Amino acid sequence: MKKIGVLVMSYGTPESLDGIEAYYTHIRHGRPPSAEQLEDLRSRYEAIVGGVFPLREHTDNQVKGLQEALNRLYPDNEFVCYQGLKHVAPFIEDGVQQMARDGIKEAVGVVLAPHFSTMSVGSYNKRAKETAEEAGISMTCVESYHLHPKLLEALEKRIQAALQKFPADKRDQVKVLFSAHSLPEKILEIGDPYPKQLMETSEELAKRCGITNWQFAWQSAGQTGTPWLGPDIQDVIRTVHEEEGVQQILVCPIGFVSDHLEVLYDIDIECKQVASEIGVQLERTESLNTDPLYMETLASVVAAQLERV
Ligand code: FEC
Repeated sequence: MKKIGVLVMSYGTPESLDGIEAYYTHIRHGRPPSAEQLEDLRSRYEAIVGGVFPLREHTDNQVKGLQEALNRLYPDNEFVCYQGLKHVAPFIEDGVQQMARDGIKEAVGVVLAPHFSTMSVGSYNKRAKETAEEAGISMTCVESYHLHPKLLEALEKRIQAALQKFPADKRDQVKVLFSAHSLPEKILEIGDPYPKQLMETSEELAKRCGITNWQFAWQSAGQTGTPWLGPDIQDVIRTVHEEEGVQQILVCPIGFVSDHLEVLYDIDIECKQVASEIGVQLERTESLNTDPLYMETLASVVAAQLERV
């Protein structure tokens, strides 16, 4: 039986309110935020954090859940999962170095984000592979799993469940907005697959759920002075209400797998605020977190990646 290390990579979140500045500085490639920017981010966290930063808890549980699913479903190998975060300790490099200390020689990397972009999954995988090479570990990384049947099944169930939150006589009038984190428009110049993969997930889910009234919208764009992919979800909420008379909106954030700031603040607080100002009922699909179907999706793509080597 071979021992396989699995590096489970995620965005990372501060450990406490005191850790926000260092985290934000890391996101900004080492440039500290202004006092105003820091206060803005701190107030967003204060609105969602009840003692524990939600993403930390969900990532910890996903790492445990994946290890359990891998060893149950693929018992020919022994899988040991390590955590590697993008912007806070344990960093991606820490996870790989821990594997090396534990004597791991063969490893697979997987990111807790289903869609590939050079700026997201591509950069996680690059850091993981570079550190693995230095540490003498043979590592291969999953690139995307945005059309995995179990992922689609899990999301379909969540859409069907969330539709029940609307009054029965209004359900056929609900507009579904699939959403994901925006990125700077410059990714289009290099033919980045991110927008296409997100559209593919949206189309497939709409087909499975029999939804014809849907649209894709970008969320959580940064303020960097350069254009980001649009349309922004808040503008879409207003536009579909004004131009199409939409009164019920279901947001399905397909680009995210956990409850965290971009879901709990950007959708649950900001988008709901916009909707309530114009009298629209806005609901959101529940996040996958440790949904067994999501854990099995990850286990299946890790096992398939190992086969490919
Ligand atoms: O709950 C939490 O503590 C963490 C929530 C969180 C997730 C997340 C996911 C993604 N991001 C992506 C791209 C960018 C780019 C920039 C950027 C900036 C921020 C800031 C915060 C933040 N992101 Fe994030 N992101 C999360 C949080 N993100 C906080 C800084 C302040 C702000 O803009 O609100 C711009 C900086 C840069 O150029 O690097 C770009 C993408 C994802 C989804 C894929 C993934 O999870 O990796 C893409 C969760």
